[in-house]
Amino acid sequence: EHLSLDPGAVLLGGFALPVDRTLLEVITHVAETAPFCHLETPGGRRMSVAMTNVGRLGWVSDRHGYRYSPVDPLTGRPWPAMPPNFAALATKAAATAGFSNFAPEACLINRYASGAKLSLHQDRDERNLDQPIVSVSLGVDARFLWGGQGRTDRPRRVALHHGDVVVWGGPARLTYHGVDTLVESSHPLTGTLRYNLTFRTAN
Ligand code: MD5
Ligand code: FE
Repeated sequence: EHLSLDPGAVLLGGFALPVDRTLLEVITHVAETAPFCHLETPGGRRMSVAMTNVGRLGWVSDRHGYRYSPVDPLTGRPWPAMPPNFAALATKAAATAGFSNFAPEACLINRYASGAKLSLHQDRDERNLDQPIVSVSLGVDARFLWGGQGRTDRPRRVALHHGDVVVWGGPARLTYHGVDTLVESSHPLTGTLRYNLTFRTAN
């Protein structure tokens, strides 16, 4: 079902279920070349969420700040290519939400173990804010924090389940958001882990 969270944000419940196993197999394969890594924030803290990327550009963080990089800082090599079935899913989800011809260049893969969280933030490291971001949830359920346009607006909690896809665009693109501390739980396909794919155009 399609649920509008706010103007510009569309939740496609279960949209990725038909390809869930395929996506998880690709993630496992990607991590053999570009291992998950707990990046350091500009403030010097280790992120509780582990990350890797596929595509021409990948999102990275270190003491110097956040940016998109063509190279994996862990290996010094380019990120693995965007798998065609990843891009196809993102393009199809964006079109379903009203964004035609979405062509993702970057896919950040977040891995949450129990206790991991993502603090409230805006995604503003992309140059073209007219393009949406497509996110795919896999594994253990998350409580998504959906805030407002200001950092201090109290966030709503929205449950995101295995296979859910959210397309964030237009007026929702700069909404503050985060992921509440992952509770200890398990999913038949991922054990105690949650994965999230975020597809973006970086430029
Ligand atoms: C996650 N990841 O569940 C989320 C899903 C990130 C991140 O937030 O930056 O890696 S993407 C949620 C999102 C993206 C872009 C805009 C908005 C939400 N929004 O306007 O609320 O790991
Ligand atoms: Fe974000």
